[in-house]
Amino acid sequence: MYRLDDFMKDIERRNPAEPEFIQAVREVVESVIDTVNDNPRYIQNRILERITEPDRVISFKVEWEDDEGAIRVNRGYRVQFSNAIGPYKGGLRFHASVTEGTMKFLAFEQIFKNALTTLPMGGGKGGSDFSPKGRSDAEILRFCRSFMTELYKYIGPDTDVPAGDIGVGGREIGYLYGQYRRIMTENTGVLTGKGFGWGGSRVRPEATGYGTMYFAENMLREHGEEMKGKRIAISGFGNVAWGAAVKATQLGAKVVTISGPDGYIYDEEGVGTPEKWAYMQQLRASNNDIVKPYASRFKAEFVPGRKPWEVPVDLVFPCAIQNELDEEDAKSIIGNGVRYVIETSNMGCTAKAIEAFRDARVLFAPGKAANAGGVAVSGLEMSQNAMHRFWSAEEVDRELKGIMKSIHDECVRHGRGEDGFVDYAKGANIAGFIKVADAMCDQGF
Ligand code: 2IT
Repeated sequence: MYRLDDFMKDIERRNPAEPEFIQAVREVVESVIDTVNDNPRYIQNRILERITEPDRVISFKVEWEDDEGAIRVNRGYRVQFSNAIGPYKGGLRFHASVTEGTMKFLAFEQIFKNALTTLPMGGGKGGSDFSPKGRSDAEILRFCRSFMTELYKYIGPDTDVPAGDIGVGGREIGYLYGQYRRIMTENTGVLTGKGFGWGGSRVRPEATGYGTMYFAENMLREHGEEMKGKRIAISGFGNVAWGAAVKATQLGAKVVTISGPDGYIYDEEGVGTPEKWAYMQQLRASNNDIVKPYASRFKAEFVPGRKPWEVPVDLVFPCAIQNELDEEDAKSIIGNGVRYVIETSNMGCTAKAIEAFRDARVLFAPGKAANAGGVAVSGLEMSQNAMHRFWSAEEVDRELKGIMKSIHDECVRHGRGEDGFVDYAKGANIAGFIKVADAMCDQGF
């Protein structure tokens, strides 16, 4: 018989100074502890202890030369958390905030997310504390080469398949893949998010943003509503926010905010034209990490130093980074009468914020369910690579839609309470956990 507090005490003792990892573990264990206690097979197989310990944590030195000829040193990581149901799979994050604890929390979340996609993928994550902010193209190329010169030893198309995340987009995947190909003399599906002309999948760049909107559509339908005419607040201005703005517009909704570290944009007209989407991509590619120039370009309002959660809307989508939405933000969202929060960043909301949403009966979709479209299409890219095939955008999009519906329905199946309220976070954790736990039991220790 497990008790949450005892179990977490042990996790805290074993993972000191890793608050994000501890937060992610607590959230999952809280959801699944009754399922575990009701299932002697999970207890006998020590699933909780085993699933919270990474298979391995790899850390390595990355030396590279900046444009002034100075040698720089960063730290690279790959956390291979669980391959119980498939090869380790998960993105690479290049961001100044990256620590070993960040990597562990992201890899842990990825286990359950990947299990939900219906595809056979395990959980992993990697990256570096390297910040692309202000770096030239040549510097990014040199960094990526050096990073892959170490990482290639640990990955492979049937072993561990990295992809992009914050700070790692199409350009970085290209540089990383080029170095892997050079070292290994092979073209395989070792990375996803590749260019369409060299093994990439249609719809992968848009997949996370499209997927979260498909998820929201399913949520709305489940509760007798539709996307058309809804006002939406989004944070971030990167790849995920871009895909979300495009799909929201296609579905007849209006995205009125995007944000950066410098503040947020309020665009009453909506971020809803190809010109605005192209500009978002331009802003991101410039590596300046600011969103302010959008305001003068499109006659929108720029609100410095604040988050977009104070804007009255129908749906909110945190699309930036972990813990970007806290209890105070949650209160303001609840005060505005918002009924749907679709977390699209990984662990974008603090535990207290989620608690506030639960108490207020706000429907909260967790990142590991809502943002799974990105890794799902990565899985489809792996399938295409293994078959040496290239599918049309229509085929990939149809698969993505089906997968997001399946994830939604699994959340409802495991998350609906006796009063009918759907706790999507609990449902996602239980559904993902059962799949991985059963695989671990089947395969022995
Ligand atoms: O957080 C995520 O799911 C990603 N960054 C995408 C991972 C992937 O392997 O496509």
